[in-house]
Amino acid sequence: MTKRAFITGITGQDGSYLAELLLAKGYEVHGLIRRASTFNTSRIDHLYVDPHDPDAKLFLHYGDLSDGARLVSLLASLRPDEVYNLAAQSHVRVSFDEPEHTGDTTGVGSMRMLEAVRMSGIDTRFYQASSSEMFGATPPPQNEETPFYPRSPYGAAKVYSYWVTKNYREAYDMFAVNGILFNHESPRRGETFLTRKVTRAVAAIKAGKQEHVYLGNLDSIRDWGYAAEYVEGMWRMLQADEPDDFVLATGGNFTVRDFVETAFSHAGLNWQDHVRFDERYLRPTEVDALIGDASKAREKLGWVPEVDTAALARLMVDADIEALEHAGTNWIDKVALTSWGTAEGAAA
Ligand code: NDP
Ligand code: GDR
Repeated sequence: MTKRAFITGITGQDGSYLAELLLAKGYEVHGLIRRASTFNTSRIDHLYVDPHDPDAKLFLHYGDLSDGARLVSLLASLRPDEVYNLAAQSHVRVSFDEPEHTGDTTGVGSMRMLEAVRMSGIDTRFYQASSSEMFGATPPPQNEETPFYPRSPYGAAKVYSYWVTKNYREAYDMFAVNGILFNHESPRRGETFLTRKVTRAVAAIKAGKQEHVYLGNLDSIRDWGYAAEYVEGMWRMLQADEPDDFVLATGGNFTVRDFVETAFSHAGLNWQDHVRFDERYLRPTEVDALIGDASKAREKLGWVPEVDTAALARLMVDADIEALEHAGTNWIDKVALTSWGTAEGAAA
């Protein structure tokens, strides 16, 4: 029997890699997408086949985590074997500007998904995209036993989602798990997250199209891994015999400055000539250091990441240099916009 999966957040970085993985494993994949006035499916366009084609395995459905009734009716009609809840307002800095919206999507949205599973009466396995941001101010290394101390509306909303997922597991005997993932990046990373902002800037500076990039705190430490490897870990969590929560991380400990230095030097550039400080990119409260201990995932799921942060920085720089070579002026317009103070740039 073909397995059926339902993914919220399928248009995002992780959703696109997960859809690819599940299609390669022979799943029928259904994704939730938001109605927008422009196309928002660029990360999954390469996977899309006309639904009239008898070989089509990927299907998209309009909906939103704010619309609980829609989630119930969708799940009741699709009856998926696995549900991956990846949708969220996922930008930490933006969560200080839009705390209520972040709480509604990133926090209560997960509850709506869990309720939709329960109310539709389906027998499914549920994955919740939990985050290392939940550890916040608790010092590293962090693992499944580490206490939470969130430092942003985003982190607090993820803590809520973590606990309701655990509660539904205990209250309703649901196969519901939390994947507590540390930062993971890729050439598909959103353009306003640190890594991608830097690697796009490196490509534009290398091509002579841009002179500087403005950043905030260079001292924070992150454990940056490669997103394509992390979605494999998500899938493995839902194939386990028992529902359980797992950290996925590389154990790396780059500062932002280390990442910047690695990315610029890979392109033969000196970062100090091009990086400028802008306090708009600081957060009211920062998470100083996240370094994950993923030994439980290694032992119980056999999950071992291979791409370390330095290799990740290099592959992202190479991808952005190549994308720029094949793009033309539209791409440059976008670089200029995100770098020079649009509403999005102001928060990122
Ligand atoms: P992205 O920001 O790339 O993708 C977020 C997805 O959520 C997009 O598909 C977006 O749709 C969708 N979305 C946002 N709001 C809603 C809503 N109200 N209703 C329905 N869909 C919505 O995130 P990532 O792929 O990087 O991350 C996936 C998940 O994992 C997120 O929950 C994130 O918080 C979490 N996470 C991510 C980590 C990382 O390092 N990447 C680490 C730990 C956790 P649209 O395209 O229309 O905007
Ligand atoms: P993070 O990712 O907050 O860890 O959340 P982000 O890339 O936004 O920040 C990483 C670190 O870089 C510092 N920084 C900047 N960040 C951005 N975005 N822009 C800048 O100009 C800049 N300058 C310095 C930040 O202060 C921070 O310390 C990501 C998201 O994917 C979450 O959804 C996820 O849960 C966590 O990772 C784990």
